[in-house]
Amino acid sequence: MRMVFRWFGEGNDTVSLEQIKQIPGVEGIVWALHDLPAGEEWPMERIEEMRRLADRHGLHIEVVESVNVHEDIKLGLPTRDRYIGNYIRTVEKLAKAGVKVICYNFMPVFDWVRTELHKPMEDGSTALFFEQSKIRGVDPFELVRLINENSTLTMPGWEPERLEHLTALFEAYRNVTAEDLWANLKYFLDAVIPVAEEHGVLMAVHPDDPPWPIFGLPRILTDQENFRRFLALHDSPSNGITLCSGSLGANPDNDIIGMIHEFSGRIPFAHIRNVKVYENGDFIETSHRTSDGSVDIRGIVKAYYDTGFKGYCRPDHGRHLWGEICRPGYGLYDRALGIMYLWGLWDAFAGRRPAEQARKEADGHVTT
Ligand code: DNO
Ligand code: MN
Repeated sequence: MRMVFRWFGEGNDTVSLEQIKQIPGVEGIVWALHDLPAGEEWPMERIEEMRRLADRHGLHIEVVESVNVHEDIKLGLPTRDRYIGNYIRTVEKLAKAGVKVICYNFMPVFDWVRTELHKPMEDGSTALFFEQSKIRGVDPFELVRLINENSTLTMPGWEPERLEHLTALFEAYRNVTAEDLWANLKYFLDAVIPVAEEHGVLMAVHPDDPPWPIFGLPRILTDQENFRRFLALHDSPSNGITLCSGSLGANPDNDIIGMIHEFSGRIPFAHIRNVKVYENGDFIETSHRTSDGSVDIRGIVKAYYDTGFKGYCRPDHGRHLWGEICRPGYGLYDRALGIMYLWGLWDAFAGRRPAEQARKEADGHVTT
């Protein structure tokens, strides 16, 4: 298991590379050029700049999250070929700079959606919260009205430019079914995966979050059966999954441990975090500790250990602790605590072993 940490870039993150370097076992950053709109080709100089910066702090840039997919590709519009061309050239350049894994998602219009970014918890911390009744049954055009009325309804992927186009986007998706989305995803994979394969890059799709359709928009990467179908769409080691325990865990029917076993070898990137799911379907992002939420984090780490997982892993989101002001879900403290919990579990499964041997095993996996 190779631990990495998401970093949004200089001036765009409250956490510094110096701080990241001090978290035990973190070897690299998970990064992106966040100022570039989806669909644009990433300039080589900007990629090199990030590499030099990370290098100076002894961190690598092997994992990118995300190279976002332009809506025209998800919609299957004729203009998609141009955006796919840009995507391919970005993959080639990233490979040249040493990138090994590219995370992306295929969710129409929105990335992760929550109804509250700072929900107070009993211990005084705050966390990301999803309240079913605020979203369920909300018609997309009603949503646009709600957003205009309530400025706190804002999330990643809800950039002002995008909000302006929201009505047009909802119109464009009006007749797009889940099957259309599958076909458009296959078209994208058939074009991009052979290039990734040729350059030794592993593409890793992120599950939909939450893993069910919202605002009348289809969402297809939601459960074990869908991921089976996804992997078969284009059968290649370069066509993989970012297995996010928090996203999938919002649906208690998802057997995440079963997925780790079934999809072993096709999971280049693991997002590990916990969520507490309430009876009415609401959920809140808790600490990583198994007993704090509904997801069996201990069992998940054990499943990775047992399957000889050698991929990258990150703690994904965390709560906001100790008064920290940060990007919602992306503070330093709770993610660092999460990492120590993950390492604690991993090392315990690995058992006692001589320090020398442990050092040699860069991926930390020992068979006992
Ligand atoms: C949620 C996060 C996501 C993720 C993107 C990947 O669990 O990990 O925001 O970054 O969906 O494209
Ligand atoms: Mn995730």
